[in-house]
Amino acid sequence: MHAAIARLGGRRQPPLALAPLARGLGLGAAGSELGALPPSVRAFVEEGARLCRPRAIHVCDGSEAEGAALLAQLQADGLLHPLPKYDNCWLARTDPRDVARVESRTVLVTERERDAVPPSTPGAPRQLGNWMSPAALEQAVAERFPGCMEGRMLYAIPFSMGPVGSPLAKAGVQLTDSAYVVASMRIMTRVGAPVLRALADGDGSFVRCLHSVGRPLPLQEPLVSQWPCNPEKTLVAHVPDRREIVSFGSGYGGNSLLGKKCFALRIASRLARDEGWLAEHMLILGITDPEGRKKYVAAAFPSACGKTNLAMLTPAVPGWRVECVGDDIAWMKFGPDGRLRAINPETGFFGVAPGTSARTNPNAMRTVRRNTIFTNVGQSSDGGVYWEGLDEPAAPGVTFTSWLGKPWSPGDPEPCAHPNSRFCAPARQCPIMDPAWEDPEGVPIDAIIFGGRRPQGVPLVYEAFSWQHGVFVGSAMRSEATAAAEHAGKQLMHDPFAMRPFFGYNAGQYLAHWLAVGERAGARLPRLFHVNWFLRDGAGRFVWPGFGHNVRVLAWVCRRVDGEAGARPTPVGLVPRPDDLDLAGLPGVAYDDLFPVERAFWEREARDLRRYFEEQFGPDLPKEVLGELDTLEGRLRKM
Ligand code: GTP
Ligand code: SPV
Ligand code: MN
Repeated sequence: MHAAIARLGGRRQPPLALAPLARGLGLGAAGSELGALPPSVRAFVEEGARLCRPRAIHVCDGSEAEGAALLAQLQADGLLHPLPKYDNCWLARTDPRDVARVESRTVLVTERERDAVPPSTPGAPRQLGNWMSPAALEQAVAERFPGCMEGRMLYAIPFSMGPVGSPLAKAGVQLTDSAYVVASMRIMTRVGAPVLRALADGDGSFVRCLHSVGRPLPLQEPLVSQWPCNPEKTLVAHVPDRREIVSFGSGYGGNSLLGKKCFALRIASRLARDEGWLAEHMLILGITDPEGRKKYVAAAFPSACGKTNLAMLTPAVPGWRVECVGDDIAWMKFGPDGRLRAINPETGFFGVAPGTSARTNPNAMRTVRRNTIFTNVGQSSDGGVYWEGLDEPAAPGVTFTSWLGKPWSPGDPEPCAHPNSRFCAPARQCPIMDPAWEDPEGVPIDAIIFGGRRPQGVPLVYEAFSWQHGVFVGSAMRSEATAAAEHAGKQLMHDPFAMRPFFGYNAGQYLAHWLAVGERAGARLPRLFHVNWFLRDGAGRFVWPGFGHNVRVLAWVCRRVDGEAGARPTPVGLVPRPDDLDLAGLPGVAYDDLFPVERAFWEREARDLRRYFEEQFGPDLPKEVLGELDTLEGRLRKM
């Protein structure tokens, strides 16, 4: 049961007569009756309604009619604006205070703090997650949720992460008062009747997700951009022991689409640890070489560091083909053959808009022409979208409106689109979806790639010496901060496994889990690599062309897996020799600039890491990981 919610709801409110509420929704005949719900789902919806006191309840059935009614409602509310240049595309502009994930207000709730976060050095600001006690959560819920949906509709969204019926899939039910969230969840997850049927047929267990924008009606203050949110009271809380998520105050992305980071990473990583699998912040792609041999690769890069772009890559080298399985999250389980099999638990892309263009990512551009919700991008007067790096000449006479709803012209000092503006589009519209992208058994993973934004010092690609060394490489990831969360500037941040904001339990135990995966009997483990597309020269320009050219690096990865490509050892890992990497037809790109392995840089890096491990992981850092750091320093001394 949803303990915190049930207690509060039961104590303060008389039970609601729910059946009459289930009708009269302005959504026509769409929607399931409450009485027809599996009892565990019905109980959860009723608890949520008692607590939040909505004016009505709508149980989402996932139908086309329901989708159309939601969009019409959002347009009538002034929250979505049509984009007539495309087919069924929409623009939302948020309150400028609600534009990204809020990591400072995202918490893990466990009895013991140590189960959520490693003990950091006193005085060192916590980087590996925030802990909250169950009592503090109960208090926080009591301060936020009673009556928070007054005057609004409560939508109950039954959803599945992963193909319904897949051994790797898991169900959730999200209660929310945001129609924008419902419309987005319908794109990002599998919603509706099949999920309820699977719940009724199975053990009826699901992840309980409660979300409110925190602006009951009548409003106390006017909305900004018609976007309800409550930034002062924003809280995104996870109770892994009870498979519960409670989110208040934000309507944006990972704060509100609870199937994504909250469930598929934080709750799922905890389930994965308990059950012996992996839930990771990784894209999944299929790659076929000119000889027709196919492999699957997963890659973990921090937020806004290139997962969507790599997952949809258009090869710049003829003969290679890339197909997309997923762009953000991978759930991976060992199959009977000992190979790691991965599914993408999502059905849509919530992708970064700026920088996306026909040159950098033509497949994304084709994906977002229909049935797409854009958030915080700019608008053109001919009914289209606009953002930095779109790279499309505007037709004569066309004018622009910025994400703030103000007139905007090229050359203005402020960007037209918010740097974290996004498109939310169905995966099935991507022209290069892999034939197996919805395979319930998942796809077999041959290689896993780590990476980040490193302007200096970190080579274009290197391979780990072993699984254990690869776990160290993942633990040592660092990247420049991006607009995906509230961190300011381009500070270099540690981001182990690109999971820093998404660990569902103690990050030291997470590393131990990865080490244990490597010890599994009969496992045929993928090879582990690290890449850096973001090296800069003295003038601040990228030294690697990136995007479609990243296939050159993937080609080396594939050849390594096949035992065909050479490498030379460096203290950091195995790097391709000049002849091992195809750099043909890239004027101005020099091998030496791409593979800087300098002793002074790496000694500093190792020192930084040691301090970070001490401060943030303390005694919970697996000794094997520390051992790999010692070994790296040993290799550097001999350099
Ligand atoms: P999240 O959705 O936040 O998890 O981000 P992501 O990891 O999917 O990142 P995405 O692919 O959306 O890329 C983020 C930004 O990095 C975009 O502006 C891209 O244009 C840019 N980018 C992606 N790949 C490359 C590359 O190879 N080189 C360069 N220079 N920029 C890139
Ligand atoms: C990320 O920040 O890694 C994202 C976007 O994929 S959000 O859904 O907002 O978390
Ligand atoms: Mn992401």
